[in-house]
Amino acid sequence: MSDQETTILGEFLPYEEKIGESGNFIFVDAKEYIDAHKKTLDNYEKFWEELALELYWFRKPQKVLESVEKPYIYKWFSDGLINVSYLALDRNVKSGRKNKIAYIWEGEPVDKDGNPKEIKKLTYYELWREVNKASYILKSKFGLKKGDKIGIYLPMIPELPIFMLAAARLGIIFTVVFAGFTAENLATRLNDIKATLLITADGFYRRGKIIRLKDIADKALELSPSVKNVLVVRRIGLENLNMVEGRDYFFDELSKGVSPGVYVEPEKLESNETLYVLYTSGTTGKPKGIMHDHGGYSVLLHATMKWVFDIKDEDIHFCTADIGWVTGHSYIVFGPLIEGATSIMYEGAPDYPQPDRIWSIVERYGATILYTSPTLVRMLMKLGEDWVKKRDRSTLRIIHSVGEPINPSAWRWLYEVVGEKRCPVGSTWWMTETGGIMISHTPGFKLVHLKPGTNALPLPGVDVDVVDEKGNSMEPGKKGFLVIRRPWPGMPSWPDGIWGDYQRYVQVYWDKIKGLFFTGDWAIRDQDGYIWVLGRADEVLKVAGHRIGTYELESTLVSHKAVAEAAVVGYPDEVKGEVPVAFVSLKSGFSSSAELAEELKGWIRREFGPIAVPSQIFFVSRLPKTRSGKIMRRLLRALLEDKPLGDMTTLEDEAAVEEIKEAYERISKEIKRS
Ligand code: 6R9
Repeated sequence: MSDQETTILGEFLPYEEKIGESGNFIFVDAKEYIDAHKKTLDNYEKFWEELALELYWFRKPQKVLESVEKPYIYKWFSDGLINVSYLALDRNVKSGRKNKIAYIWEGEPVDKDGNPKEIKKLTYYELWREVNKASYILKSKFGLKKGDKIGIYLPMIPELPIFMLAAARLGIIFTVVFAGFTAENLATRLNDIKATLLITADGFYRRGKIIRLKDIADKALELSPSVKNVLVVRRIGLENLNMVEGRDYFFDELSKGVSPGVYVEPEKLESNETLYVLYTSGTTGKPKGIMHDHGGYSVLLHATMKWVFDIKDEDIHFCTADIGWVTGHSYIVFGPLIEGATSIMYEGAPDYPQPDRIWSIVERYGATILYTSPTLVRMLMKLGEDWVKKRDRSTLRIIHSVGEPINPSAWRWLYEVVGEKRCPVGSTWWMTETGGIMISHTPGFKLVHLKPGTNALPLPGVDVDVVDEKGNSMEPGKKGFLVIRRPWPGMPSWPDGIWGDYQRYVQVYWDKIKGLFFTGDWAIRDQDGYIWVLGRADEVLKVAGHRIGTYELESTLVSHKAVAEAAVVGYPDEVKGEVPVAFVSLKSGFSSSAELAEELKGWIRREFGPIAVPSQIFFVSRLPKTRSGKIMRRLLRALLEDKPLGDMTTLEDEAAVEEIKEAYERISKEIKRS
């Protein structure tokens, strides 16, 4: 039985008193939560309408949920007029938060004592000013207006949220492309959305190195004919940049001509107008441009900031994601700003210059909420507790993780070591498509008792289910597909759901199980109603006809004392169809050996069953992961099958090309040795 399953069948966490005492959180039984949740669904439209009316609308919506002529496309609050940039900035400036800090930004470089060289604090007023200036430049210098499209290829510097908000202010549709992406990936996205302007930077710092971003952008521009202009932010002050006369401009130079008091009126947008398009990879084909709107999306973020993060004026919110992914869009940029919160934004690598960087940031600014990923946790776990313990974390009151299932041992580490048993620790389930959190512990609503590794219960107003392929609900304890039964604010938005490809939107999400939103994840609902998302249904192995989730197997491996991280992929087998092969990295203090490999096989045999015993176990120093924490399974499969790297770079579109190549070469050497 795996680490995960033990917990599903096991007990609640026994000690929660400290959480109640220190955080003013009140625990409720799942039954009470489920009753309250049911009420939100009984009065479903009314429920979302009330939340929507907590936001500021230029014109209040009369309509809540509206179907249009295209099946599965819904309009939320369609006759309302709104602008998320106004909500995030002007509202706060006008309502007493003018000089409250919106962002604490920390650059990566450190001085000789290990202290950060650059810290910037931007108040709401300063941020509002910067955004007005940026909007002005977009409008007057580049002639951009509502409905135009731009690409933003920036690292984790304040100009990234500034330009997102500046575009939103004018109703310009933007797509942010993660700064670790290759030129090809950038070009694909710019071409799909037909961007006319690209905003980028000269470079940025990552693990002590300078990445020359503009050079990469230049390569993409050769492939992106729609882009007419490039706006370059000087992050580093790099020499020898290729600036094309009449095409490329420096932001600081254009800013010189702008009066400091410039004000750009925010567009009064219809609720369903597109805010952004964010590309995400599916199992096949080119990345899908998921569309999100101004109105519904803002309502979901407002609700989730309250329920999941229990956000208060005095909080210091620290989300360790990159803004290039949806987590950063929703929970570094729009969510916290809509609530008028103070957020921390960190430029660089979490283990630079030392593995205590994240904890030093928590200590330096007194972070109260930490939103992080299991991958980061497991990486830091491997390096030992001392890095955590030497830093003050007493300000933390809520911890959540996101991006992948969290194995109970990583959960326990967050709960016991990082949060000292004071903080509720959750695993918030959602995806690029949902716009915001859908399943989570809700310290700001009603907090159900904790179970290590669960996603807990669906949020109010969110109707999720675990079903078989016909859409029938599964019994508790039985694995099925995670689906969403009703539309929700923040869902892929009008008019197409997927930018320029309505058919694909229907096919990928609504046709698999007719009429239900298909998430692509496996999940189990336990006897208390808690949901456990097990991983992608498309990464499942079929060994001798038995279905085995790679995650379940990995979790079993990780529950062995020697294992830090594990990845399992399927390898073709003549008799059994496919067999699992495991890639394992070890905790410090353990070293690889044939004996250990046998021991791990025995462990799986015992803990999971003979069927799942890997045919081989390879010891690697690190698993190849995308920046958002997903294991690059295709890379591992290619390695096993001795296939060349080929066009892996386009398949694994969440990682930087150098990282993929490096991982491929490193692991191929490592597996040859073992
Ligand atoms: C926000 C984000 C979505 C996929 C999703 C699922 C996995 C995310 C999870 C989780 C288990 C959690 N996932 N959070 N699985 N527990 N708390 O990650 O969006 O990059 O689109 O990925 O991530 O498999 O389907 P995205």
